Amino acid sequence: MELAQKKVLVFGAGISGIGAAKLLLNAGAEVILFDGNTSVNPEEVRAKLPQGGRLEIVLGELPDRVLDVLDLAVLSPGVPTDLPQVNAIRAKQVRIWGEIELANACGRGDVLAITGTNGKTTTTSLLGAIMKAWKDEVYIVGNIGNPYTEAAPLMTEKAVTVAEISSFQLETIEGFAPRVSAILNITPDHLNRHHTMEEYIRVKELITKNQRPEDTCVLNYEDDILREFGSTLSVKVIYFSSLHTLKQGIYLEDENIVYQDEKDRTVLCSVKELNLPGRHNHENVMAASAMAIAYGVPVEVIRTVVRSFKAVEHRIEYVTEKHGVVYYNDSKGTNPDAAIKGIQAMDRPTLLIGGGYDKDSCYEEWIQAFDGKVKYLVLIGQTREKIAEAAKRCGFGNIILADTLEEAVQICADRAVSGDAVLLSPACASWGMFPNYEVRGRRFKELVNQLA
Ligand code: UMA
Repeated sequence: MELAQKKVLVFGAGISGIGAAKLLLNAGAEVILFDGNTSVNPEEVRAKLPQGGRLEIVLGELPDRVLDVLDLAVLSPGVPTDLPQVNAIRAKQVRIWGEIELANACGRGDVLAITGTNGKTTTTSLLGAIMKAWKDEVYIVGNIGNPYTEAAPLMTEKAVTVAEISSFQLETIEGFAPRVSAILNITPDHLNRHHTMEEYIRVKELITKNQRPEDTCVLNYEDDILREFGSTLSVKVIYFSSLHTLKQGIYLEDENIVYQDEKDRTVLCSVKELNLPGRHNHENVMAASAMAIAYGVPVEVIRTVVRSFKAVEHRIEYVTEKHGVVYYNDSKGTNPDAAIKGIQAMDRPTLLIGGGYDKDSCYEEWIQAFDGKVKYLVLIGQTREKIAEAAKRCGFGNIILADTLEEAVQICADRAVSGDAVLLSPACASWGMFPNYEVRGRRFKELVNQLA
């Protein structure tokens, strides 16, 4: 779509909205940047954007006079697609793209895209590192925190874009077509946005919607939904498995990661050589490696990078040891399934900090995964009572409620003894207490480092 002279509504003035507005203004479009939050400071927003373009900032309500003139609306990922204002845009027959679709329409080169409930950020970072070791022009974008629209205008035909794509972002794609995609796993998350599990699965599977028969989709063989989904696809499928030896695919055999194609069997490395703990991380390594193999990266390059790659910030990240107590930051554990991985990775008695924003999750499975390891569950945020009730139903009673993260860290520090771990792995989003999980994780690390 030619963007020059088009009137485009950008919905949301967060980092995606700023990226989209910047791209559009530089392409000569007229931008109406809308945010429902009236406390957004228009001058601060304006200062982040190119000067001299045709820009209007609208806050609070979206007036009809705006809806009547639009050629395109670009939604930020956090904007629900069934919001009354979005329905009003749709009713005017205005084309609606997500920020990813806008970037896709303007970017060049190949895209390798990763989705899934958990493991996306680690897999994206690792695949990004592999691609950087092999190619000159690599962009790592998307839900990982780098808006795709910021990178798209810089791309040449040689570009390789490694994109972490959330379900929020997949909902509004149109022509987005990765050469290689991956769906790592699907477990309940964001049900307040997608309403049903069926819809959440449908949206995740959209990542393959525009792939061609010569493209590849990497899927988790251990996930029943994905194993079944793979059999319905007309693209090439590579499965990864941490529990089964596959006739073809990438799998764990004893402690080795093995890739088997039609004829050859290649041992990539031993999991003992990796700096990433836990079975879920071995799955992330297999997924990133399978994507790289599908894209033609030599095995030697993959092997070198996976052996030197370190854990991503906020994902079961070692913080420090104080008085024999080890502190881990798993602020990225924003749903019960991710938090299960967090507690499973602990090999000592653990004081666990949980709770936060309510995404309509159920917490029973997470509590059942404590497996006798959790000494105290210290709960914060909007969900603290809901989690406390779920814990009691599961027979877990060592619960302490705290009003702030500061208080929770102090409670853990006072009760932990040498040999214990303190783990922030909240099973909930940070919203309501923090702007995002990164700020929550950084604050946790600050508090831990300040402990006597
Ligand atoms: N807004 C409205 N009305 C709404 C919702 C939001 O006006 O109904 C406005 C808000 O007032 C705010 C702006 O939209 O000013 C925020 O937009 P946004 O929520 O899309 O956030 P961005 O800052 O643009 O960040 C988004 C992703 N955020 C979400 O999906 C909620 C970031 O993922 C992503 O890194 C970034 O784009 C770049 O692609 C964060 C996230 O929490 C990390 N993702 C979820 C997750 O990982 O579980 C999906």
